[in-house]
Amino acid sequence: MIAIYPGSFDPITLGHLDVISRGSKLFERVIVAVLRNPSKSPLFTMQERMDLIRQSTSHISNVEVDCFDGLTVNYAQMRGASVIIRGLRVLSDFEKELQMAHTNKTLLEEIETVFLATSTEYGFLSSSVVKEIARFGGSVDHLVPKHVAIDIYKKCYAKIP
Ligand code: COD
Repeated sequence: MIAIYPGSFDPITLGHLDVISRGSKLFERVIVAVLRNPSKSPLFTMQERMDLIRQSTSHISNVEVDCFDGLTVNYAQMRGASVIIRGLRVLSDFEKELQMAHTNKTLLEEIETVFLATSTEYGFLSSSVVKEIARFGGSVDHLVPKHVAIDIYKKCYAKIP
């Protein structure tokens, strides 16, 4: 069974990586799919985000990285995926994610959304938190893979510790 794990990944964090790693044990193939969203101004370009995910997941053989435009369900169908993986951290995630899962189901009956509960140590972690810490000069070394931290420091003009 093929699963897609769609998201913004701006940038990938240890929380995302944990979901990818656990998802790769549940499904034959996991496609990490980065949404090309023209209405957002990401810190990292699409190519940079994909490269960072590729480097972070190079040790997991059944993980692929790709990007997509438009509806997630259309992309899933095009790639032959029957499952959408999403991560759950806090109660507010649940409301948003359930609504998204229901919406996707109305668009494509065959698609199933599988929720993976965050590992306890990453419950607070998001790409936004990482960017905010780095912008104010804090260390994100414990929140993202090492090569991602280096690139964030460069982007935020902070000093590499
Ligand atoms: N622990 C566990 N899970 C985590 C963690 C963590 N620390 N951090 C993030 N996650 C999960 C998030 O809950 C989410 O499930 C996933 O990882 C990706 O997170 P982000 O923030 O990188 O990506 P999102 O949530 O912005 O991605 C949203 C989509 C791009 C998937 C969505 O907007 C979408 O499907 N857009 C396409 C248009 C569409 O199809 N719309 C109809 C559906 S509403």
